Amino acid sequence: MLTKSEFAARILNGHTPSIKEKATAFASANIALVKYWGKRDSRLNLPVTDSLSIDLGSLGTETTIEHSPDGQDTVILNGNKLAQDDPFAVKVINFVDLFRNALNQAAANRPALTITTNNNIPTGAGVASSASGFAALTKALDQFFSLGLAGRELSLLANLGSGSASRSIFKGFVYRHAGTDPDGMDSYSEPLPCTWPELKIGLITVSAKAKRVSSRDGMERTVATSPLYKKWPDQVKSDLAKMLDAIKAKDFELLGATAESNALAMHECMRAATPPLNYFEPETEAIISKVQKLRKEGLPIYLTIDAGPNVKLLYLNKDEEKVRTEFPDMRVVNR
Ligand code: 2P0
Repeated sequence: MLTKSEFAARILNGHTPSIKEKATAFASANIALVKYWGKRDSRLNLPVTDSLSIDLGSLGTETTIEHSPDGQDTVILNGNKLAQDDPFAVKVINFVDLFRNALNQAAANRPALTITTNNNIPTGAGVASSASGFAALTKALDQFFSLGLAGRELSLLANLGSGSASRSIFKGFVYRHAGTDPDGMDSYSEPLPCTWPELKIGLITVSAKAKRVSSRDGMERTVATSPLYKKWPDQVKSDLAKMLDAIKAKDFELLGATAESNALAMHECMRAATPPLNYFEPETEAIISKVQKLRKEGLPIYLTIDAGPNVKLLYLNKDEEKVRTEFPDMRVVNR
């Protein structure tokens, strides 16, 4: 089994860096329509199952890398310069070190860097920024060192930051392969060759508070203790087949029904863990009931929910006014 450093070195070896003054990259956040929940290797962040997502357009992260004038690594998050021991800064610098070490940046020639990262995901939109954050950082590092990495390599590297970041390297519908290689070299993402402009996503924020249990810890607990987790890989397999058919045929009902049942099954799995993991708030349950009622009344609307209480609605553009009337607080994703 590889360490993260060995994994990064295996991808970056053979690339000769040419260091730029400055590089900036943007990556969109994404929402999984068929979820990733559980790791087959927690050190390398390798998932148990494949997953499939769609990007959140202009919502995401822009990251700039440049030389530090004072010779110290510095991380600036949303305009705030972070302390050296801030957990986020440490995570970012450790990630940058995977590149600096693999590219054999000898101490004398090791650039001290300032990493400026801005999330335009509005506070309280209920969308995680780790996916777009590590994807933007990976792309910015690729440009800063003039590596010209392929999309697949970028997705493999971004995964070392966060599993969902692997998918945020690409736009549109993205398929993440879990792979079977113990070294993780086949655990990459790729974009699907299809667009669906009619498909819309609306964000409903129930709570903007940080989640009580991180995805990493929540996954570990679910895999280790939930009796329902045994069935999860089979459910994902069958949902992925349906989702691919739905996207190909532009069958919205199939896409929505599959995404919703996949998300609710993931939450059931979590609630069956010991101790139970419940990310929902009472308002989350109320929105689920309302969506299901509206659907019974004929409005084609579905939902998906990540590891938190916030709800993402799925609907078609033609129904936007009706959906907005029912959910006036919804924030429409501009894709
Ligand atoms: C997903 N989630 O597929 C699933 C659905 C949340 C629920 O990927 O531990 O932050 O960094 O690999 O990517 C959130 O987990 O977890 C996530 P790590 P990550 O989008």
